[in-house]
Amino acid sequence: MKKLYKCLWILLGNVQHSCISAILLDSHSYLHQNAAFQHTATQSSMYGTWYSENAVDGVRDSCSHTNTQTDPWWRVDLMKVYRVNRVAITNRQSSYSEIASRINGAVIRVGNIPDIYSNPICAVVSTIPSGATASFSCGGIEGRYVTVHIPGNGKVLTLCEVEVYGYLGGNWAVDGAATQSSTFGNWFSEKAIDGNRGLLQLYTGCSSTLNETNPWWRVDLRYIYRVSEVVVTNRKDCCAEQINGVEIRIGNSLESNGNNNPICAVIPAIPAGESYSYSCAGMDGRYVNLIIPGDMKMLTLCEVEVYGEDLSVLPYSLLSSLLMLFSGGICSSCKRIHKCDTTLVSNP
Ligand SMILES: [Ca+2]
Repeated sequence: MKKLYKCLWILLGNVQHSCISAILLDSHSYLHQNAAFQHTATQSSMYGTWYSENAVDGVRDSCSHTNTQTDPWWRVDLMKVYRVNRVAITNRQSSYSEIASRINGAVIRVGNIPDIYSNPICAVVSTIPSGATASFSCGGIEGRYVTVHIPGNGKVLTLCEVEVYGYLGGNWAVDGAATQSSTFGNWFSEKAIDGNRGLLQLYTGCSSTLNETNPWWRVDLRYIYRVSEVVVTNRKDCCAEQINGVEIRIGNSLESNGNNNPICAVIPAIPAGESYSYSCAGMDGRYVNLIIPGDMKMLTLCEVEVYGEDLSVLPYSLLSSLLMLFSGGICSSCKRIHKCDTTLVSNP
């Protein structure tokens, strides 16, 4: 998808790229795809030909079905680690309330362990009406497996569709490019995104600027992300207080080296060697800056991790609509598109 997006950019040129990006951001609700769709599903037993895959076939009236048994379960392997925002479950259609109510008490779990009972619980289903689809918020639990199970004897688990919505997990900063206002010795900027929190290699795993006025560090994530969380690891060897007052800024502008972008958080303090997480509540941006305002400051970072949603992932349907839109010349003037004045810097 990223490649398609890049092709579109090349085809349409930089001016129209800003239009596309604006549409991408505005059309965010379209960017959620069902991560479970057509992935491998298994269940504890099978009734007739009600295959486990029927719950991930994209059809809400084809269903999986276990036999009547103790603790029936069903599981889908998403193949990649996602931060799961919500799981939608479609119950079977039945005029018999005892059949529609079989789903009651089902436990939804999300996590990275294939075992049925080890992962964190996202939700417990109280009830879902016959043939209805209910959504359960998972609050961004990270995991590759989504499991549904019903504890108890003489239970039946029937699922007509299980949809999983979220975004790819993982730390995006490690794929970025780091830079900083100055470099102390060999404490290069990249050491804050080497995937190592710096505690194993105490004196070589961290970045540091010189002692200067307003020192800053920046990672270019290369694409625009909706940042949910930034995790900062402080140095362990000495002077932990140097990090006090660091501003975390996120945005798309490189004005003042990116240090004018909106603030996600100001770090009051981080104990030596600790990693603290800052919630950015979905700020959009390609650049993440850390800056300490003031004279005689030194910015040392042992790791900066950035978690969030990749906004460059674009479903084919929206992409084709965009192509039609642009081929029709509607975006020949950016002024005609809502929010087309979004400023983007294509390269630093
Ligand atoms: Ca189905």
